[in-house]
Amino acid sequence: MFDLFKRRYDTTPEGTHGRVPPGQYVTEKFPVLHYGDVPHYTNLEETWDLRVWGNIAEPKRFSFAEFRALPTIQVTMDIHCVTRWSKFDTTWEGVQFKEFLKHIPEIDSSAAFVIAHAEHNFTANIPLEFLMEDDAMLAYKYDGEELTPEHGYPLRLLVPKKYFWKSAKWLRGLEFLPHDKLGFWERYGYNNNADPWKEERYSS
Ligand SMILES: Nc1nc2c(c(=O)[nH]1)N[C@H]1C(S)=C(S)[C@@H](COP(=O)(O)O)O[C@H]1N2
Ligand SMILES: [Mo]
Repeated sequence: MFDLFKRRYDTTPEGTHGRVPPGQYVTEKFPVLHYGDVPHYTNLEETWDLRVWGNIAEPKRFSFAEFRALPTIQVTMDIHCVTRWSKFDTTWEGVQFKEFLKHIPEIDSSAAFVIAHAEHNFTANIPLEFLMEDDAMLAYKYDGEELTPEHGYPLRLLVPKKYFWKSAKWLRGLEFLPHDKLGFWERYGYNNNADPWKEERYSS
């Protein structure tokens, strides 16, 4: 028992087997962080959709039911927030980004970046190659349950290889672009590359 406990919460490099990026501490809590109000939805079929546009053959729109009919995967990842907390072994369910691409019109070969568009004009920019990783997904369940409003209900992006701010909550659109374009926190001074292992927190 004690040994198990120790293995989970001992955050020395030996205790975590190199799982804690530089400057991070491990928490068991799941803090809520965002700018603006939490959106609340009543009838998703009428008030919610997911739109895809930009560098693709033609724009596409998914209703809630259409999106929820897509095949799903489960991913267990460690969260690393730029405000220094890390949370281990969070389990999510949703549509793998790579899989999602099979259900939208063909993306142009020049597309290299994706802008995630969320409620209240929040945006996050991500290089397409990071979304092509096996663990990048459009998530709607956390720990086996529907996302809570605070954590992004009904849909959020998950980009496990980056600091958590790139994982846009309340996702409503994906825009494909040939060039990069800074998102909300990136314009605010966060480091555009956002690699927790390189401690790329802020832009200089
Ligand atoms: N739409 C939206 N998504 C967002 C943010 C935001 O301000 N708006 N903040 C980001 C930041 S800074 C963090 S750390 C994570 C926090 O996710 P959580 O509240 O589920 O822990 O959401 C990210 N996604
Ligand atoms: Mo954050």
